Amino acid sequence: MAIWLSRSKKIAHLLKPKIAYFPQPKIAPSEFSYKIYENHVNSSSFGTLSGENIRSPHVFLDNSATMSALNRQWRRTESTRAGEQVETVPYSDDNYEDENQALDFPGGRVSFTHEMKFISEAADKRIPCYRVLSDDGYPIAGSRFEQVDKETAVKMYKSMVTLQIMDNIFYEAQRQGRISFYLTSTGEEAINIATAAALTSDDVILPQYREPGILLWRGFTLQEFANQCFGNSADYGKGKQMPIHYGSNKHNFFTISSPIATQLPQAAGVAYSLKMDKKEACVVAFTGDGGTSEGDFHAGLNFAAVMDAPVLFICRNNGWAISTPISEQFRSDGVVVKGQAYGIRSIRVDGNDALAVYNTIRAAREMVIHEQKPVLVEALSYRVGHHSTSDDSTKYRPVDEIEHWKTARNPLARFRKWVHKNGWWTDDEESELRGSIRKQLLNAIQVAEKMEKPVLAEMFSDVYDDLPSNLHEQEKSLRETIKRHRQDYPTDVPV
Ligand SMILES: Cc1ncc(C[n+]2csc(CCOP(=O)(O)OP(=O)(O)O)c2C)c(N)n1
Ligand SMILES: [Mg+2]
Repeated sequence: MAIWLSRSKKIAHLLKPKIAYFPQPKIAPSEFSYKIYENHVNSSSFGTLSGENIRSPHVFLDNSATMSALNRQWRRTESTRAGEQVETVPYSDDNYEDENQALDFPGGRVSFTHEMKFISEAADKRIPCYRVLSDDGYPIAGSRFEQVDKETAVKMYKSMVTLQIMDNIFYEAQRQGRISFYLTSTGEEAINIATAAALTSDDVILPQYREPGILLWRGFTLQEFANQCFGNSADYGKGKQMPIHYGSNKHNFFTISSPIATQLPQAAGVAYSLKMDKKEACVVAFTGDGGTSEGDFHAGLNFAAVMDAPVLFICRNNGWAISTPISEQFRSDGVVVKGQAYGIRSIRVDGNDALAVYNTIRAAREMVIHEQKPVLVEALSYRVGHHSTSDDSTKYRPVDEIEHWKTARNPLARFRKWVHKNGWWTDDEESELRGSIRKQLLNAIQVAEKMEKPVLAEMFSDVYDDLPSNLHEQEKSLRETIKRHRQDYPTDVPV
């Protein structure tokens, strides 16, 4: 401590002439001290995700001691902005602050400081974004990443292409009036597929809704996707949900629910059950940037943190929550910084770089399972498509912004360049793949469309073991209404 103080006295001495030549000598003392104080807040090293600097007494002591020295030499009594007099306790040999003095507080020891110091609302620098591939598909010099073998890389690329074509064809099917609704993952194919590739099939997925690529990777067939979108009798939800609300027990993929973020507190519970069963698996819970404005996001993260639940939270920050831009969603440096507030290790990754996502998720999964605690990943991307078929995004964002992300930052194009450079993929394979996927999808749609719809009774089944009386009444009332207005009800739903 004495070393720090004597060092800081020297620093204060060096600073003195600079302050004396302050370019606005007539500045009021209150403002002057405010300026010094403001500087001091900003010069503290807040905001590293490891939290080391925040806990390190040396960082604080260095700054605090410098300020104490400044205070001693420059201010005994001064006014605040509000005009009150503030007393600065003079320094003497018996009133040193000792770094061993601390508050034994429930939850951990907190050291004392005589400095009234507010934590800055923002770090000096924004959290950087981890990437591996340049826009031209070259691994960036100095980047460290786990090499992906040919088989995995080609499967990843093929799956991204499949997802892209599936989106185009289902989107068109909705436009033709064959299905009622659709929502694409366009622009976010790398987050979908690279995450799936980095997990094992035992990891339990709690999706938001823009992550069908995980199911695709795990073997959910194009026919199964089509059956759900058409709500036919082969749909596992038996037509109860809108299109794109997929779910699969077989593939450890919880059924999507429309209210956003509800899956996040649930994820903490599911993960805790994996922990109790000592499973070598984790829960992977997705949210969008918009989902983080829900209370459930905060409850979910806090719950997982205090329970040491093995959840990998992935936020797809795609810039938009329908028409709300992220600038109206939060004042923080995105989502990644929120992890530390809950005591959760966090990282920001380029969501359009499949190799970076793959590596991040592999590393994060390892930590989650072996350290048995949550991790938060913020993947930066862009929602290139409209929010859904109920939206027209050109009404609220510039077309050239969409175009930029669609072309210059396209995740498929970047990954393809890398796979191509490795000699693992040719143009002929590309056109053959596209033709074949298209054909399979058109066929799946035809089959799904022709398949009979679930019988009316299925609308009331599967939620309760024994149907409660209010649902009995609703079923009875529905049947009577159909009898009275038969012409208004779809003929293809067996009553
Ligand atoms: C609790 C709740 N509030 C509002 C909505 C309406 N809603 C549906 S999607 C959405 C935007 C979500 O944005 P984001 O989480 O960023 O996901 P993205 O669509 O960008 O993938 C909203 C507000 C909802 N479904 N549930
Ligand atoms: Mg969003």
